[in-house]
Amino acid sequence: MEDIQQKIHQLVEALNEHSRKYYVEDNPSITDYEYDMLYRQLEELEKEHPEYKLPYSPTQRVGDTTASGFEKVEHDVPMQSLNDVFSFEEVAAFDSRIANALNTSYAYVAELKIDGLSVSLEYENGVFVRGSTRGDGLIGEDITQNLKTINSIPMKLKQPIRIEVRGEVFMPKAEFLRLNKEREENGENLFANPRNAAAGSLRQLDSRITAQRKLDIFVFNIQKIEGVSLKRRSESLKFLADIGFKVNPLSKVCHNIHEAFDAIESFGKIRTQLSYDIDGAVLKVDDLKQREELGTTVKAPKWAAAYKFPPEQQETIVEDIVVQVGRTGVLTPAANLKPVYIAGSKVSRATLHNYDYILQKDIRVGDHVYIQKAGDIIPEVVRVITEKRTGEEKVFVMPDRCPACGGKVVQEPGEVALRCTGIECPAQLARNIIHFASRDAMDIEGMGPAIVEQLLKAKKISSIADIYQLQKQDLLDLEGFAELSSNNLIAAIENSKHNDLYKLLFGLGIRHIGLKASKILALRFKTLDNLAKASKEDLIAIDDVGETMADSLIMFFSQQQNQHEIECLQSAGVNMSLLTEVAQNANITGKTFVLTGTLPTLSRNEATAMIEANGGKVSSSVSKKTDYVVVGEDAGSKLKKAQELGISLITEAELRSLLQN
Ligand code: 1X8
Repeated sequence: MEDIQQKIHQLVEALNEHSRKYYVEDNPSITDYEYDMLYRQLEELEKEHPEYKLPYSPTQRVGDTTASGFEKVEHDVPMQSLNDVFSFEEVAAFDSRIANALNTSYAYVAELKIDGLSVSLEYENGVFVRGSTRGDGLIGEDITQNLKTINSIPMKLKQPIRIEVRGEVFMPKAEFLRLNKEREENGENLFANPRNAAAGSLRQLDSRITAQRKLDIFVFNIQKIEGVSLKRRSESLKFLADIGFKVNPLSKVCHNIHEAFDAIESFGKIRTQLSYDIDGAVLKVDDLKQREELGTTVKAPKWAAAYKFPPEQQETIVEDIVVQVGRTGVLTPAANLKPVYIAGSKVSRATLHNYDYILQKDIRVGDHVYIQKAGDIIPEVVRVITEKRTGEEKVFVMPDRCPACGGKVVQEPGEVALRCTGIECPAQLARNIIHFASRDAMDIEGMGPAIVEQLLKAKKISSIADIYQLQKQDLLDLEGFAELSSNNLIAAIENSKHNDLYKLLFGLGIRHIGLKASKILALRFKTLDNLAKASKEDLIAIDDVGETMADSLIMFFSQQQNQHEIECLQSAGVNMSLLTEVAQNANITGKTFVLTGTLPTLSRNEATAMIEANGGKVSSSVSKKTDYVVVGEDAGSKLKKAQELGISLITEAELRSLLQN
């Protein structure tokens, strides 16, 4: 029995040491195969004798636990943040403050600022007992199980000490690319950058998932230690490495600010070649006594500064400029680039935002350009390297037809965006159909965004009018549809054919034609055909219809694909005429009403509908043109204005009697 316990102990020690050589020192001492054999031996012994299982056994790394949440951890020593500086002037100002506060000479240590997540690791008798997130610096969360899956975090140190250290957990660039590729293939959301990926992985309740993400760590600080006294930062970094932690090798002791500048600059130069992301350099006073003298604020120590690098830029070539059509019909140009790596990911496309942007920067196909990631996420072109032009570059011209459907493209006054106006445009189809079926439009209950996407994906429809060709079987073919739900949706589609004209008009999604304008136009023109034939003069003659609306209507009805779509709707049996014959009520027709306060029985919508059905108009503000103000309870400023202007005030009862006349 003694033998087995001893054997287990030996195996654990040996495996931990091999693991440290492999993951911390990057200097394997045995082959993977040999490691696997020893590991399996240990696993079997532990299975037969669980009583001898050691808490720092490498078998304890593999996450096999699912937590229901994370316990809070109070940090004995606060995990402070650093003061950021963004220029060498600010670094120099930081140095002046240090020089003024200290009367003696001093040195700095310049280090990389790892772009990951700060964690605290606690060891007792050299054994890893607890790890936590930074949280707000005072209280974090216990993520011990997840941290154990990180192979470069030692389960046991080389000395049996009690120590708490701080480090930065990160995801290497290569692992980030691998993970995102895998997620893309599985149709999962992509992580924006390695930092987010690391955060998402550490936050897993199921540590098996964390274990599959190859996270890594650099330990950079001693938060608390017993029985060891250290005098300098440079000493503590060496000590941390000596007892088995993975410490970043690229730190430099700098004896003056010029050496510090050189160090920061050299970090900037090698930045893109590192296998992990950094977001700056950290400068810290080396001498720990001097640090005490300098002190700290609530937020950050006075003896340290974090210099933030400007976003990484890369040179590449614009191979082509292409135009994409968004779901709202906006045409967005994008540059296809010769692929380059930037801030941890491969970039082969950059947004060019809009045509003005291309003109301003004079970006041409074939140009050499610098690109960077805006907010380190979305790649964009910073500037053209005009010195490298050969004369072969081609000036790009925005198309006047939509690349997705051939529809006419318009630019509205005051807008930089170009928009496609085609109702059959495949890029906008989903959005158009969802709008068409929405409550204020054709009110097809059950035809929400998810169903529309499903129908499009299954190629059951490819235009708005196609929804009127849907058969019950088409729906039954989709996931989630049963007999009843299919019957209901078919019935809702059928019912929508008998909607009033204004609902159809609004449903067509003509730009600038909202629900209110649709009602006014329906009343005025009575049929869709009449409206389509109206001239610009006819349109702007109507109160509430301005030039923008008129232009939009003319453009819409002039397009062949839009005419075609309307014909399809008509042959499907969709009503295209005004149904509620407006009662020719002289009291109401042509009169403008304003509603104010709470009416005794009618809601605002009901009152509006009644007035409009009788040919009146409801306006939201009182002016000289207002004929009646309908006053309810708690009426406010509109009532006052009406009184000032001497406009007729009526009650709901009086409104009803006007309507009945
Ligand atoms: C944050 C970081 C520090 C270091 C490296 N990476 C970080 N993200 C370092 O000291 N080398 S220090 C630090 C902090 O104190 N907030």
